[in-house]
Amino acid sequence: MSTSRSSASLRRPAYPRMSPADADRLRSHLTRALGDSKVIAGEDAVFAYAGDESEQEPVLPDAVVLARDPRDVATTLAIASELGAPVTPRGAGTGKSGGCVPVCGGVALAIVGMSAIKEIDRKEQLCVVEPGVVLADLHAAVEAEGLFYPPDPNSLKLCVLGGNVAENAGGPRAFKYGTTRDYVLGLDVVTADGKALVVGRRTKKGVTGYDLTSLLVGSEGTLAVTTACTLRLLHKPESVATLLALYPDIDTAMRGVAEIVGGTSGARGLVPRCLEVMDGTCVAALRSEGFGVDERAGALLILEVDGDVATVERAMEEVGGRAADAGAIEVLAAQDEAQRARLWEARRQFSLVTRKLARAKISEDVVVPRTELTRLVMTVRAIEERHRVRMLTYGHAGDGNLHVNFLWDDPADEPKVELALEELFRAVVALRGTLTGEHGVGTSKAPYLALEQSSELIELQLRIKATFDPKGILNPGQIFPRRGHGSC
Ligand code: 2HG
Ligand code: ZN
Repeated sequence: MSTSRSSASLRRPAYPRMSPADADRLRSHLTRALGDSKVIAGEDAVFAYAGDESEQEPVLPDAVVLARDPRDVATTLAIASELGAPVTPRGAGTGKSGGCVPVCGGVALAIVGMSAIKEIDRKEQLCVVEPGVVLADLHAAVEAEGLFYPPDPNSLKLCVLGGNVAENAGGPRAFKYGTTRDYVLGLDVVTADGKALVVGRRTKKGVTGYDLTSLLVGSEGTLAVTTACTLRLLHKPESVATLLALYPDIDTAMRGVAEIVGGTSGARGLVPRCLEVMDGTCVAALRSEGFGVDERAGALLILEVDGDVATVERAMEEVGGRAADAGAIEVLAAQDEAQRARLWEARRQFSLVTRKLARAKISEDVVVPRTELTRLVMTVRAIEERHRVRMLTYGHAGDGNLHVNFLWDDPADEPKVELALEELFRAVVALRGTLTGEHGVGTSKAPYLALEQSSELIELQLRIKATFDPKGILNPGQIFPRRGHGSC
């Protein structure tokens, strides 16, 4: 908990850019060192590297570098460091917090061209991958070897490992298996001055020196640029089963969550690998997309268990039984792989489905202690009514991590959305929760950081940032409000 909190500023700062002459110099240095084929310039050409999947306004970089190997990354950073130019590393652009929006211009450093799976070691249960590997491709490759890489943000067919590492991506399976950080053994990185560095290890255990690997994971591209990731793997579970529990309303669904995790009855908590919730607005959105959800349902849980066949059978009984006892209308089990896939497809598409509901949406990813989930849902309802803002809630209930979405059509509604948003964040902190569980602070939540963290803690992190990146060129404007690139 913070010891001193200042009020968060709702205004997004104006970020200064390089002068046109400096931008020209930057482009010519980059082109000379890397060649024409790796450097893109011109407004139309760089637009694809300006934004992400959040509501943050895209900002055009002055140049895009298409890195093919770690040398390209090192060259780019050495030049940028010499010229004092901002560099925003960029994966697939699927982020939700503006984390790869180059708010100060400069270089957008695209790492998706480094996309080799360099090694899968079955005996050591690890793999080494470049940062541009698409997560779904990694899943397929390791599963073909009987291994398993659990992190699974819903954008897995698009997102890349470098982005996952930068944001410490989570997803539905995090309830049982944890997030990306739990699987990163080591990283090859390039620091802001263009030096290659290897952090971490290949071994299962290791406590040599500070745990810089953990610090770099989730640092949102502000400390170094990843060029390879050494990842821990598990054995692939023998069997998986998926359940759908339908409830009359969100409060009853939350009772289901509490029953399953052992919150109410005092019984031993169960740990299904996924425990996802959707409220009534989400269920209605699914129906309007053609998913035939029972008309009586005003909320639902998606539950998934894994293990050996006997364990899965027992877990289905136990989890399904508790879900039913909490007041479910019905608990259905996916009958085959095709049904499972359809259910998850509906869930994976959900972020895009909700985009269609209004002209604008903000999707938050607040986390509260699980025992406060019901209170969070009540708070969301109260905020929705008080500010007359359309909201919906879904997400990773097992982790207490809910995607509270704000939807609006009329730009004139923005001030009340901002008020509602700040109220949500204040309530989450008061419930001893945290602002972001998986999407990162980025630029979108930077103005609110001080709601959760003390000024002393923020200052300490800024000193760490300055140690890694003394000139403040790496991903300026992210995480910390109004700090970053020297000229910002
Ligand atoms: C998910 O869980 C993602 O589907 C995206 O974290 C959440 O965009 C969202 O609302
Ligand atoms: Zn999520």
